Amino acid sequence: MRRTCQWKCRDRTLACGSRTLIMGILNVTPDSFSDGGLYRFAPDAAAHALDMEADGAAIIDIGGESTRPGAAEVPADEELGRVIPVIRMLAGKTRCALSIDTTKARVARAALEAGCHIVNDISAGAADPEMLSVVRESGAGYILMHMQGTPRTMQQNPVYENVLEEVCRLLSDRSEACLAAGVAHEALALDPGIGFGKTVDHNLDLLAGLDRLAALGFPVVAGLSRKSFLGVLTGAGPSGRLAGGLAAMAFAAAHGAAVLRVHDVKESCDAARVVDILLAHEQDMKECRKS
Ligand code: YH5
Repeated sequence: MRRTCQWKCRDRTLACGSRTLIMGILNVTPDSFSDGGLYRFAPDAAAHALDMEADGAAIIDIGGESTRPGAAEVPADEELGRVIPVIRMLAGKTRCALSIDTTKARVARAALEAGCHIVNDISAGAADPEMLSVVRESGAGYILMHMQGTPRTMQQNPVYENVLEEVCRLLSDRSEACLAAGVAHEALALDPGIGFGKTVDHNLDLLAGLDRLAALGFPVVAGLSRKSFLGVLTGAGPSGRLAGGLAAMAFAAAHGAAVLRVHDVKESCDAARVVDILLAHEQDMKECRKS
């Protein structure tokens, strides 16, 4: 049975659990791993966001901080200069919820002022002590993602005793910290952080055990699109990972992911639609058998 809930993100309420929501990635960085520099200029980036909306995205995730493995930190002023013009162009022009992909409270605050609805924080609040109050005061939705280490060093030697247990524990602890800081339960979403300080086997453990994370009672976000583990499993480079990614996304959606963070919005929406219909059909058949 799929778990349904309402994800409250300021004036937007996103229905989770019956239709899988697609979050389109909008990288406003000069060096993104898989779409390097394509949307560095605000009008190009805004146009791409509107294309993703037309293709079925429910959320646009705007990032100006490079988080690929090995990446160095970006100063806040530079990040602001990349993302704020794009958010200003999109605010009021799209029905999509706008998400700011940042670990910095100052960037999150400015992005929310410019019209964002969600903060996507790959540090789960660990990078900036001010982040929780920015989220609480704005009423924004807040994605807590698990990461071991920092983007610069995380893939050097990730070690866990039990990766699924440890990721669930950390995200559960961070969600408790959010609630204690006054963030609403309905504002939170959890993300296992596929590829963030994880080997291929760690990623597989997390995907196969995703229901455990979903059982914590928050919507689960999963970012699988074009990631390295798909390359290891299929032998494909970043531009050849779509089919493998869609298979992994279908699996994740069937095992509790409510939101998929993707580059290829149209294809991901189609895959999500088919999984949603099959899961609903499976449920109907089970209920038929009962009565
Ligand atoms: C995520 O999973 N990921 S940025 C390496 C690639 C391809 C893609 C080697 N931000 C997530 O997308 N936020 C990123 O090829 C994220 N969840 C959330 N919530 C990394 C990325 C990527 C990295």
